[in-house]
Amino acid sequence: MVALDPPLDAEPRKWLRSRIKALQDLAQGFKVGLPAILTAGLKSLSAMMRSYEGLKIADLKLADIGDVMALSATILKGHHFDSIIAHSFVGRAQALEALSERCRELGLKLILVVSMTHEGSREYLDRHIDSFADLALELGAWGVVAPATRPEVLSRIKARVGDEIKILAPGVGAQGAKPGIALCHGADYEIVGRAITYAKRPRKAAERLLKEMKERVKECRGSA
Ligand code: BMP
Repeated sequence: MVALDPPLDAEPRKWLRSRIKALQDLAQGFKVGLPAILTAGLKSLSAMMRSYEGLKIADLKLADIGDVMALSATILKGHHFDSIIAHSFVGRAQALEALSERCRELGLKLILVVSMTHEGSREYLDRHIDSFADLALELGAWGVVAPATRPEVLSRIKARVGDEIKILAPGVGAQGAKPGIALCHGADYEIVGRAITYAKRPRKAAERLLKEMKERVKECRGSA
């Protein structure tokens, strides 16, 4: 899964289009967040997403009251996204319950953040990993976000959610996690941004990374 976060010195639409074109057959999907939406605008992203057939994740890490998150979900669905990411910490009542209900109505995949890749995740979020994973199960979320940078956290979440929920693991490359490690610890997808998208030749970088990923998975599973 490729995270598209355009750098400040690039023309955002051109940057995004060229990465999507170069990587679309190698990636399982693209994830865009605030940097892409704020620079390229939702309308142009919508046009880019419309013709793409893989996963199209809007990563706004929603954290609001239910009605407002549901409103954002509806807007994003109207712009051809098929998945959205929200924080777990806002809780179920009058918040994630309403969002998950709206996602079900719209046919949107709901992905909840259970733990994060940065050190600060240990300060607050990680005190609630098990409860967040249980909440994702209760709400029938499609996926959870968990850190490739901390494989022991991934294994813990995998033990909790089993095969019910997809685990998406960012942190590969620029943040230090080696390709394939997260897949070996229960993740279904690894999310890679700058290690590919900021490379001089993004496609070459993606091919190298995929090769390394497959080799590592072959070692730990006995098959790719
Ligand atoms: P990069 O590979 O360039 O570090 O990008 C990682 C991507 O994953 C970014 O888009 C970031 O917002 C996202 N992400 C993360 O890095 N850590 C998390 O815990 C959750 C994320 O969504």
